[in-house]
Amino acid sequence: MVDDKTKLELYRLMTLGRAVEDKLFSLYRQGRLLGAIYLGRGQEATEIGAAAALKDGDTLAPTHRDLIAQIAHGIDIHRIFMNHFGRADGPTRGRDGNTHAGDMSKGILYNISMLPDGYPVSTGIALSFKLRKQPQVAMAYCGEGATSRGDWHEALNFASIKQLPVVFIVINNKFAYSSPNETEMVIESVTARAPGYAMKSATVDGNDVIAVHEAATEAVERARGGGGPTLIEAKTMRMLGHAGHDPADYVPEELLKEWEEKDPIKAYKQRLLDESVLDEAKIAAIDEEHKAAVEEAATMAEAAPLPDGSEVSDGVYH
Ligand SMILES: Cc1ncc(C[n+]2csc(CCOP(=O)(O)OP(=O)(O)O)c2C)c(N)n1
Ligand SMILES: [Mg+2]
Repeated sequence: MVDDKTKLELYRLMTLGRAVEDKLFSLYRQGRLLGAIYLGRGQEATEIGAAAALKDGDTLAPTHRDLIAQIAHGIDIHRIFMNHFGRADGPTRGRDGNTHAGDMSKGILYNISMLPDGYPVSTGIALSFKLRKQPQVAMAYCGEGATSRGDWHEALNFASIKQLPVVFIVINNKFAYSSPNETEMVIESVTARAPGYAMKSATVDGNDVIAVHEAATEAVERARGGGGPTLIEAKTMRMLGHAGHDPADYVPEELLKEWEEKDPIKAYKQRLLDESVLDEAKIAAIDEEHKAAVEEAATMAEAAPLPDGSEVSDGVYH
């Protein structure tokens, strides 16, 4: 059971995530960002619902598309804007202009490749938690496209053999770049593979934040209690192109229309209104708060200095 306080917090995080991404998209379109953008519009329920099940000290391995999940695990949104503006005092000191930035002080790994390096790395982290008898959990995200790679399977196999405290989240958003599900796999659900690793699994509606949060909370608690790993597949839809440059002409319009109706924030807002957890005044106040926070972070980042050209190779392996 998710209590009202948590329900409200999930709403606050989902709407903050969308406000951050909307601002990034607008800045990108105006040519004011230095790199690419990979947005998770339409995936907010999964991004937030799963990561919000973690506690301080747990680790999160996001992919390129999981900025919002990072917000649920405590990243300061200034870091997101500083990195996208490529600023000297940002997380990658201007070496990267998009999503390869987390916050190790919060246990948020810097995403390397999303195909899916976070899986074996999180499995290793979980092994260290187990060996050190630390009651912490590692959570890794990836897309359904990444599940076709060998390292994904190796991670699941090893995590299961060692019964490690790791939770694997797969965001099935129907596309890997321009490849639809049916060209990626011959099964209906990624979780059909879980029995091959004798792993507990759940397939959930990725647009229902409560369903995702409940499944993730159960998995995190099981992992923390010594019950081993879990695979969770959240079925949702990528509502924008692969990256900011991609108009996604290959996605059928009817499909987008169908999923626009299932927008996770719209549906959740109505649910909380019906349950009297939210009212219109509170919704407006939250929107205002997000708008102010996002504007402040973006303005600050844009005004911050770029790195000095003479330092271009500092901190870079060469
Ligand atoms: C090792 C490697 N191969 C290919 C790429 C290019 N690439 C980046 S994301 C992506 C598709 C990922 O699809 P999916 O796992 O479904 O995640 P989504 O983008 O849908 O969130 C590809 C092919 C890469 N970054 N790294
Ligand atoms: Mg995908």
